Amino acid sequence: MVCEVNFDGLVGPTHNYSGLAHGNVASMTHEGLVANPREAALQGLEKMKSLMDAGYAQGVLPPQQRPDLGALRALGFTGSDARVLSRAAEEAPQVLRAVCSASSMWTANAATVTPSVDAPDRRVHVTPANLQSSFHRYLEPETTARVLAAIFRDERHFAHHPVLPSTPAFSDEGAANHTRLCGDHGEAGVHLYVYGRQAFGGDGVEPRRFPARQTLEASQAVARQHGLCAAQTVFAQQHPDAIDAGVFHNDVIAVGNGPVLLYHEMAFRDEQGTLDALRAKMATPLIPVRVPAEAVSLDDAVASYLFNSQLLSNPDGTMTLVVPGECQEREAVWRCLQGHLLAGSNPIAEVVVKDVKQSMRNGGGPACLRLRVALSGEERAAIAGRVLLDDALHFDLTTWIERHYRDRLAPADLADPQLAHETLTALDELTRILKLGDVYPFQLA
Ligand code: SUG
Repeated sequence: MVCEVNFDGLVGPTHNYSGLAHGNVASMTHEGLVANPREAALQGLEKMKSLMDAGYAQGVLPPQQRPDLGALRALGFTGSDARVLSRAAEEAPQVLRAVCSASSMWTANAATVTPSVDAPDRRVHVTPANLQSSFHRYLEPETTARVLAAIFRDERHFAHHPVLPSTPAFSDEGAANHTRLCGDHGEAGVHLYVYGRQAFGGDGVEPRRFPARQTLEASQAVARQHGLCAAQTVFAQQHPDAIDAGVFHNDVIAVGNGPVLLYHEMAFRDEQGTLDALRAKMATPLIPVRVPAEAVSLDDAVASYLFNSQLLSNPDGTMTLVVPGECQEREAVWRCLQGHLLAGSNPIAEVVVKDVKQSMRNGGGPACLRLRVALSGEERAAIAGRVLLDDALHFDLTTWIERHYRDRLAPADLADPQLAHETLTALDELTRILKLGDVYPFQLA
């Protein structure tokens, strides 16, 4: 049986608020706050554990090596690690902040994944996202590719593609802009790719205030790499006004699962055209669940991350929506959840609230924190490493976090050479817990 495994990113020990993400309102607003990396990692792990306990298959992906001293050395900082860090802090503090970001926690941006049932060669296809639209995230794909190749190692079941060219025309942010709509997860699906701008040609209708991160050309290239044909794909432009309101990825304004597409009326530039295209290609009737702006304003959607929820399938055919705690704090959003969504005629039968505030302050909700991978039983069995969560792994990760993580981290602490040392020690141990082999630059040097 095919079922979806959510691979959540473990929050790394350098989690901090540096305001690095332009166009991401939460990241911009919380710049300079003191972060609590331990709480962040435990909040993420608690979400994983509670979904595992509720019967959903749950995986985990490790954080990245930060500070990225290799990136600093490539930028001309030389000497001992401590010297490299102190010079960067003095001469290029923004660069230091970028190489310390724990942004790999948002694994919805790690890659785009196509399940084997849709691929011509019946393998699961993976393309790590280039994340070239910001320097701190551009640093992720190399290690991401290594980690995904270590886990999905068996070539009989998994195919890995090169990261797209790291240039604005092929700007790719991974699964955050990709939704697969289908009947059951094991049935053939239609892939909805949402892009913010078109690099070549197009009519030039684009956001004016904030950058559009995903290009049509990138989405098309990923679909091509995975062997998908026109009958299996729909490419839709995101509404430019939504991007300008802080919707930097489609998963901040829409979420789909099975035949259900939950979306805000401002999600797509051409709402009707997008729905029509999906309906024309899907084998199962589409169940659109539309939230009008009069029920939830764009600002409320961005502040609450209502749409950055996980929509999960239950064995009885119903669905559970896992929303961030911020949804409870906005009256209109909470009302919409209770009245419009739960009471409406759609499969959503339950709302579960999760506290991921540490991540939310950087613009990452429950859905950002996970990469969805639909796998058959055989494919699940072919996974390498110890990355599928069970009680024993949960215990090992909890004690690992409690041993290694600080409970306070301000941007000014990032130059501390002791932090770099602590992180490497922690990550080295983590690769043994997860049985991944050597995946980090410091282990491969
Ligand atoms: O790329 N925030 C991330 C949040 C990503 C959320 N992912 C999805 N919506 N799928 C980003 O904007 C902030 C980091 C900082 O400011 O330190 C950051 O990168």
